[in-house]
Amino acid sequence: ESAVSTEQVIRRLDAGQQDFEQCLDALLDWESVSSAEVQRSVDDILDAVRRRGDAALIELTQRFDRLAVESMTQLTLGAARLEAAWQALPVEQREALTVAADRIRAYHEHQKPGSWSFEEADGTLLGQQVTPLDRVGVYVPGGKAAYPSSVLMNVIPAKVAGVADIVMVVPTPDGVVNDLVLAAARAAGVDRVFTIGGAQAVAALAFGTDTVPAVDKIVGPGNIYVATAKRAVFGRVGIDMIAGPSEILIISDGDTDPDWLAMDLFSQAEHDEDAQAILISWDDAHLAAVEESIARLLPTLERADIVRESLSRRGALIHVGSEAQAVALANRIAPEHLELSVAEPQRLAEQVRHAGAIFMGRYTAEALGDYCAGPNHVLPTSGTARFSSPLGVYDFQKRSSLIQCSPQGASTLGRTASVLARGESLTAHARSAESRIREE
Ligand code: HSO
Ligand code: ZN
Repeated sequence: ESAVSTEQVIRRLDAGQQDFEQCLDALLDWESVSSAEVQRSVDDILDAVRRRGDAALIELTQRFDRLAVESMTQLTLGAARLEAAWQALPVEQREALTVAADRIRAYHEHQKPGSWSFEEADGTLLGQQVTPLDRVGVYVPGGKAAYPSSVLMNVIPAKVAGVADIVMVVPTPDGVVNDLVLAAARAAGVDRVFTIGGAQAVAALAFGTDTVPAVDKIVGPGNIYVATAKRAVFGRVGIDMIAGPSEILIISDGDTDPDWLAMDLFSQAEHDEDAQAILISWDDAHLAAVEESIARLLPTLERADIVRESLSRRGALIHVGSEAQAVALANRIAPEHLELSVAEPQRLAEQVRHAGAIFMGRYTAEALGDYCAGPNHVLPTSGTARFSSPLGVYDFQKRSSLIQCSPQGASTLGRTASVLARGESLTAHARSAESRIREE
């Protein structure tokens, strides 16, 4: 026996064990904690940018990104700079970005909800008109979590929705620009880029400065300062969901190669020490085999340290009594990503009620969804799949109700409205409605 196989990397749980409920609660417990200190500092930053605009942006960028600039032009990247980043990429990466962007676009085209209306018997017309937001801001983190794939996933649905002006912000600490991120921005169709980040970038997008235009909605992931700032400006502008650490939950029937499953668990665990990777099966020998694969493969990973930490903090291999119990557990966890690594995934998927995205069958590695399958990889985390959905075209559109009364409709509805208005003692409402009633 080698040393690695005896080392416990990931906990084993059994749904039948006495304290299973407590173990599960402890495992699922995760909440982003914004300290009073973070809150205060974000409030100060928002206030500075609101009052002093570009001057504050320049100061804060110098302070936080160690970037000394004289004017906002130095923090602005035009189309030519994006094009240069695109041209500088190796062909292979350009091709892969193009394939991914095309597939994401095609998928989201299917999502596009249209306007609709219907006519009532008396000629009254009712409906709904769908319109895109005018301007959207996309936040892209700098540093280790700067994912070009996330640029595609945030920008393309906005494009498909018909948003005319897409503004991207991305910090460039010490002046280091991520060319892959800029190339992705070009592939997705971003209109302009500012190299600012943190709460100050969120403030600029929410309030507008002389250089940075105020947007209608801010999307994209960020650190605790960015998340806190987004929460604070919500109401003045729209925001997307606040993303927690990545999660994967796999249900396996025991017939998938354990090495594949180990790697699928690693793929999300490598995002973050707080990421969550869980495997559920009713086949105990299979769980043991995956545990062996994990121990053997983990040392071969580039990000072994993060993965080990994530698996030991929040990972689990859970034995359940039946397939039905596995699905019930998945619904309770409401994971961001759910892999159904079983022979008949369709049958299981029909019973899934809460999951951000469902990956069906042994061949569907979650990682494919992260990059190029087509659906969005911005998904509800931390159990929020109970009430929310993947980022999509609908997040960049709004709806207006349409009402057009025929003369007859004005009469009939006028009578009903009049009664209700008088019941509320709102007599101007009543008389407005009554004025259009035609006596027969
Ligand atoms: N799995 C992440 C998205 C991502 N993966 C970006 C790789 N790059 C969302 O949970
Ligand atoms: Zn991922």
